[in-house]
Order: sequence, then C-alpha cells, then structure tokens
Amino acid sequence: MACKRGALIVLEGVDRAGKTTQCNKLVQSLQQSGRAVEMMRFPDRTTIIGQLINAYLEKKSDLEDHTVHLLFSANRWELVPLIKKKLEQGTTLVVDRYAFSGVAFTSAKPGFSLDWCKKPDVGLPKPDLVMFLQLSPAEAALRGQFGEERYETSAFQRAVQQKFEHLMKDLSVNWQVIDASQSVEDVHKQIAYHSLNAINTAQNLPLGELWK
Ligand code: Z5A
Repeated sequence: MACKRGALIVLEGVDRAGKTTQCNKLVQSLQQSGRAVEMMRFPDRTTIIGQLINAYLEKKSDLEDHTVHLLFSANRWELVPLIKKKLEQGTTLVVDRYAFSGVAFTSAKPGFSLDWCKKPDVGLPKPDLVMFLQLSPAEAALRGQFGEERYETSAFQRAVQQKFEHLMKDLSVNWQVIDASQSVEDVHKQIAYHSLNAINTAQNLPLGELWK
C-alpha cells in the first residue's frame, strides 16, 4: 500500500507572537508520539536567495520593493521539490511563516495591492492548516522590544496585522486563529489539537495548490 502523505502545517502571526517557540514545541511533541515530522521556516536564509533576503532584512542591503517580494516568493518555490518529496514520503512539515507573511508584509507597503502580492505564490503547495497566532501590540510589547531588523516598528506591524485579517477571510484556506496571549503550554495544546486533526485528514487527500 502507498505511504500516506504528511500534512503541511503553517504557523503565521504578528511579531513576537511565539511562532518559532510553538513550531519547535509542535515538532518535538509530534516526534515524541512517533510521527515523522520536520520543521521549515521562511525566509530560509541558508540558500543563495535566502542570503539576499537576510542582508535586506538586516539592513545591510537595499532592494527595490517588488524585487524583494519576488525573492521571498522564489525562496519558497526553490524549496517546493523538497516540500513535495517530504510530504509524499509521509513526513509532516511544520512551517514557520509562508506565503501569507509574504502577502501581508508587502501589501502593507504603499502602492501594493493584495492581488498583485498573491500572484507569485499562486500554485504553491497548499497548507492543510494555517494557524494564526493572535497577539495584541500591547501584549507583544511585554515580550520585549522590537529587534533591529527591517519591518520591526509598531506602525508597520499594525498595517501587517490588518492585511492578515483580510487574508483570513479567504475560506479556501483552513485558518485557525489561536489566542497567543495564553501560556506557552496552553497555546501548544490548541496547536497540537488542530495539527493532529489536520494530519489525520490530510493523509487521505491530495495536496492542494494555494490560491488556485
Ligand atoms: N517576511 C516577509 O516580508 N515576506 C515573506 O515572504 C516572509 C517573511 C516569509 C523575518 O521573519 C521577517 O521577514 C519578518 C517577516 C518578513 N519580519 N518581521 N517583523 P522571521 O520569521 O525570520 O523572524 P521574526 O518574524 O522576527 O520572528 P518573530 O515574529 O519576532 O518571533 P516569533 O517567532 O513569533 O516569536 P518567538 O521567537 O517564538 O517568541 C518571541 C518571544 O516571546 C521570545 O522571547 C519567547 O520566549 C516569548 N514567548 C513566546 N511565546 C510566549 C508566550 N506564550 N508567553 C510569553 N512569552 C512568550
């Protein structure tokens, strides 16, 4: 019998919502229950494209806004063969940010429509589940100051949050909003619950194409 495919699970959310913390915890708990699971993150700063993005985020280089948007998308596309291979082999992927961040961050800049921003990512592997870690700016501030990277200002983050809210109206994507102000353990319980459902459902379904 052919092996059942893994699920593509994405965590999105505002700055300091706990995405990385929760991705690590989810991977650990799924591994402990004997499941094949791996973590990925976007941007993946290890590739050549990722290094261009990294220099841009660290403000060591300037890139034209359309150009950097396309680079973020290319950074996802360059990993699609690996994503598909892992899922086909039955490995579940837990992904820290994906195309939704790409669209939310660029469309928060002046002069960019949501529609234009989505286009380069149309047809990417469609996540079986996207969990949005919701956190108010006041609660995020309790978790420390913004870092030094590009985009890390409260005005820009508020604009990004609005774009995410718009994206979450799209019912073709399996969104779950998680209250990220709870303790790490309580947030994890909800994330684990939704993830196990997604893993069980995905194994009997073909992998979809995003925004198609
Ligand atoms: N970007 C883009 O423009 N286009 C794209 O296509 C993509 C991304 C994919 C880099 O992202 C930037 O790239 C990002 C979007 C843009 N810009 N911004 N802003 P990144 O993912 O590499 O890095 P990051 O966005 O700076 O991570 P983050 O959002 O700051 O953090 P997080 O992963 O959500 O949170 P964390 O690291 O797990 O936790 C933050 C702190 O809170 C830490 O001290 C934890 O211990 C603490 N924490 C976590 N959970 C809790 C709870 N529940 N209670 C209390 N404290 C907690």
